[in-house]
Amino acid sequence: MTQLPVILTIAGSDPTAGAGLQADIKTASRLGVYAMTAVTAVTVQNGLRFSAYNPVAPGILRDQIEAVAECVHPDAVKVGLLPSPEAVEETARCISRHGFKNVVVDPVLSPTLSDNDDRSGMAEALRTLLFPLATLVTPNLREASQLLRMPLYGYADAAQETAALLCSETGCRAVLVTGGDSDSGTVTDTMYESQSGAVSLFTSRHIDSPNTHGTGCVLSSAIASYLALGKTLHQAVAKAEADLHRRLAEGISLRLGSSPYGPFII
Ligand code: PXL
Repeated sequence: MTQLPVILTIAGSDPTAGAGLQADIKTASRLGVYAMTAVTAVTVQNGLRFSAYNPVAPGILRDQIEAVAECVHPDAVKVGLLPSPEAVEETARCISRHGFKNVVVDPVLSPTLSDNDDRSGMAEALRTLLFPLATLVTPNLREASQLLRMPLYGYADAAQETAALLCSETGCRAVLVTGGDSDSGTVTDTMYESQSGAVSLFTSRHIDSPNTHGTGCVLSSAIASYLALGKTLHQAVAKAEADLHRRLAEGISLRLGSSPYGPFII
């Protein structure tokens, strides 16, 4: 008998399947990992518009996670879009109750809220309830500034300092800040690991592709999948980063239907 490695993804649904739990399932499958899912919200969107956002009731979210936990102890967990502080609370409670390890949290704050919306309740719930249980948190620079409630622009080592601050303020074990641009046509993601104080930079050529929808989801679920396969955190991040950039480059000229820009494709 062979036990398959399993990840549980706790994430929203995207009908174009470029982001959210559909992207997570495809990513895990490609890497030889079985993905189970708990749906947090049903979005209505395509390459042109984001038109609706339907949260799943927190009790139903909990019941889905419990149903999975009754049969398997996932080797890793990926948490994506959570629609409310109550959903964060249920998710954190389930992770604690079952002692889930290898928890990768992608703190999705941007796609569903406009700049005027109040994110502070969500940021607070994520910081206090979920991050202390996380092996890795993967904000982009903008999310990192919202989570820390401070503007980031204007100082040079924003990514590194932000990652270290998030670790020390919330108790998460490591932070990977994505989307640090540099002048020379490269992008750098920065990881800080709190126990060792190690800083790792993952730099790649900037790829000017229209197909970037869902890259954050693919990155975090690939990291969770590599952890489920037994890699160390640094190995898992390095492999997921390399995969993502290779596939982004390969997918530049691919199109889906008539969409002017599209999901991260292959
Ligand atoms: O990429 C962030 C994200 C996560 N989850 C869902 C999304 C998106 C972005 O659109 O739709 C369901």
